[in-house]
Amino acid sequence: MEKMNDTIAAIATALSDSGIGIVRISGDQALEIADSILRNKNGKKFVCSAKSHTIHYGFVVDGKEEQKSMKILDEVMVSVFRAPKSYTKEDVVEINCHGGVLVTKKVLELVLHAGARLAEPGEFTKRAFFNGRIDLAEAEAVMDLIHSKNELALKASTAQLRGDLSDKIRSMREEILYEIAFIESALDDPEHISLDGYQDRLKEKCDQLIKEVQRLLDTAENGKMIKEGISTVILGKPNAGKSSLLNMILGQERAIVTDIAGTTRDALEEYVNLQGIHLNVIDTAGIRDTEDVVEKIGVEKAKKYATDADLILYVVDTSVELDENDREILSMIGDKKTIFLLNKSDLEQKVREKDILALLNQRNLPDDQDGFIDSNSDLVESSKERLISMISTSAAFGKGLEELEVEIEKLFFQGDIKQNDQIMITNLRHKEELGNVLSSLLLVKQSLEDGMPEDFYSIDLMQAYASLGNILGEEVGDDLVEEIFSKFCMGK
Ligand SMILES: Nc1nc2c(ncn2[C@@H]2O[C@H](COP(=O)(O)OP(=O)(O)OP(=O)(O)O)[C@@H](O)[C@H]2O)c(=O)[nH]1
Ligand SMILES: [Mg+2]
Repeated sequence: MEKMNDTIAAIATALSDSGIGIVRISGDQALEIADSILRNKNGKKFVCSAKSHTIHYGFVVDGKEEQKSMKILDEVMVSVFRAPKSYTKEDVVEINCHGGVLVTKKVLELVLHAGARLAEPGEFTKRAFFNGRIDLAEAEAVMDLIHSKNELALKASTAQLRGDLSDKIRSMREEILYEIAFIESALDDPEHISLDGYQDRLKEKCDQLIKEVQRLLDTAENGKMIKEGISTVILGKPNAGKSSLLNMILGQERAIVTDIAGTTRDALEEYVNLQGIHLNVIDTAGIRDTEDVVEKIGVEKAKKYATDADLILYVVDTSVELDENDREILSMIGDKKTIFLLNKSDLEQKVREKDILALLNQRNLPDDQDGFIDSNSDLVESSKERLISMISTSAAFGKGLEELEVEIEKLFFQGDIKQNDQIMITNLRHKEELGNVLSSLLLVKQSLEDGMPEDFYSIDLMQAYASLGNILGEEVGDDLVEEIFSKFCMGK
């Protein structure tokens, strides 16, 4: 791939007044450009003669030396990293200015004026990739790390940046390459290399690789939710306590709560971190058949959100009997992961767990059968297996939050995800490529079962090898690389 050889610069810190603002320069001319605008306390240039990995006290100066019009713009610390031991593998200079927006921008202007080009978003990391310091999966991890919204996401991206995923992909690639090479050499030199019994060995190898790829793919659902948050929708009939629940989860009075049924009309979305798990929670209008035009739109919206949700929190008002609205809500839930919150547990209970299970089973029964069951029946047991969890809450009094957290963790993250050091697939691009790897390996197995000639195996093995390579960025096109890096921040 083409090497970029001009010198780039950008502000690497946030553009707001802060303690330090860093202007980063990278490229062949980085040292000279920095020297042209920096002086030490004796008025001398110092950057070109500085050793790598050193930091220096100095001043940013503006104006013409020969006309004695030089003005000191800022007092700075200057870090020097010489190629190839730098973030980009090029010469890098970082000027640590006092962090005012104006002064940092002025320093950047001087650097640009002295010959650097303004970097595109992510261009420093792109150079690190093109210059072979990191692979594409690691570069993507840099971006994920910056955007991490919770500790689990941070942990996953740190592991990916450390190369955990890349190492795994590389080792699978090596195993596949060995098989390709073996088949090719056997076909070239059948007298010395025999393929007798090879099919069995290859089948075993394929099974093992398929298992490994499948294991990675299995983490993708959790990975997506860790990265983007669990899309959570609060459903229930009017007055059940949905908005009170949202407020309890957030720990603040965010949504309006009144005893008037139909208080919430428009959906309200908030983000919350429960024990390191990121939830995007949507409070919705209570589900009921209504003639009110605005409320009707709200109810329709609630239904739409429920369809797209990863998790439904169904708030059941236990102080009133179950009714048609609850039946309607149950039909909206379908087979989605749902936590039933038996709310208003502080009041006299008109609804108990078994009543909800009965309604649920009624939903599953043909129309002409009575849905009544007792809590010992098989139906109850089968409902319980169907990922139904029920907890008792009193949203108005802040009761049940801990139980809710436990249930969410149980429902989504089998095993203790926080202790788990398993590699996580958090990136959709990686997931798609792994899907391609899986298809190719299944084709190899198919060819083996159909007794196809050996060169058939190597075609699909090559394909699997290439798809794994795409994850590392070894065979991807320039367009994709441009797209990935364009999502980066400035100065990274
Ligand atoms: N006693 C008791 N009252 C509750 C509880 N949760 C909510 N409430 C009360 O129930 C009424 C309705 O609460 P909201 O949170 O507004 O209910 P909602 O489901 O958002 O209602 P809509 O927005 O109208 O659909 C309010 O008066 C709350 O104070 C609870 O656990 N116990
Ligand atoms: Mg409400």
